[in-house]
Amino acid sequence: MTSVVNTEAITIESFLSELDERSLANDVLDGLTKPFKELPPKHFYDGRGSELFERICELPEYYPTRAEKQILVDRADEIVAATGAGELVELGSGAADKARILLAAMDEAGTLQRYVPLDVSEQVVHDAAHALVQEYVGLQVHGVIGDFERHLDRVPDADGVPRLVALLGGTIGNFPPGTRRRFLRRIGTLLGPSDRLLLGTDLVKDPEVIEAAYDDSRGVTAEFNRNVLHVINRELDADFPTDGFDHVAFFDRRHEWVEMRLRARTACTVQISDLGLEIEFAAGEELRTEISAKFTRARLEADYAAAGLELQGWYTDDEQRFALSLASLADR
Ligand code: SAH
Ligand code: AVI
Repeated sequence: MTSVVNTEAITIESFLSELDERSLANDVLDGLTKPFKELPPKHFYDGRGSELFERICELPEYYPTRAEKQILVDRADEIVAATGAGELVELGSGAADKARILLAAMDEAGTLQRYVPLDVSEQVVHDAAHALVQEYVGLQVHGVIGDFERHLDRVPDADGVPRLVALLGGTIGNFPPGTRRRFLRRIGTLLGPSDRLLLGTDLVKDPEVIEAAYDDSRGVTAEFNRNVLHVINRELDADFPTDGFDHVAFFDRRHEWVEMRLRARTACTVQISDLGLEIEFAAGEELRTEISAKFTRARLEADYAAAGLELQGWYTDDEQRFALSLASLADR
């Protein structure tokens, strides 16, 4: 742990450290020396990346945020009544806009006690914690700045009230299928018998609608995609010509996921000084930076079963674009 901030209503613990600089270094070393180059999406989210993501959420083409918010606005009371939740743990909490809708419903139901946001982006956790304790008198916020793939054990023990663990925005779709199931199983370790997972999943739909959401007309998603190159340039003293890479986004119909890639416009050699590494890109060569899987209810139920979880509730928006589901530990 590198730092702890503690005021009466707010505790913030950070578990990002040198280890995480090595995590970027190791991911870059692994990912850029593979025959088909790829990087994990978590490195998009420095301060600038988080801001770009928030701009994406407001784009007319990016329907998932609006669809998920609509479900929350319409059904949060029902979700809170069904779970009796007094604590919200949110993994990849971002700006906590959606958490606000759930916290308001918990407040209304008289159960609200604690919010536990966990995010790799330090600023978003600080901002959300300070804003939310002003908005809800008596709310405790325990922020965890960390990597949800490595720091789930840093989520504080449940407070004796039913807990809702939320993973919203479709973030589960950013994991490849096997990792996704392992991650869901690990999320299960945060749940007791009366706790529930609340999971947001984007649904399979017309590929044109999906592709537009990941290749917007204003180029915000393109800039978000290229941000990973800015992060590597800054953190690992590299010299990626960021403008020399085109944004590519397409729906892979076989896997039912979107892929984002960066395509080198011309052949180039990139020095990554901190790693003593020289990487060659051929003209037109692509680097995969993200997958974003789209779900059917059947696929999600299969993932839950493989992870020792069981579907308990299914909520969609009017146009069936996005689903929120509630899951519990499966009966053994
Ligand atoms: N839940 C919000 C934000 C989704 S964006 C919403 O639905 O709008 C994904 C969020 O997950 C970002 O805030 C990003 O910083 C965070 N994130 C991505 N990878 C992460 C990781 N490995 N560990 C912790 N947080 C991560
Ligand atoms: C965070 N995640 C669920 C987003 C998604 O839709 O997969 C990230 C994103 N990538 C491009 N636009 C948004």
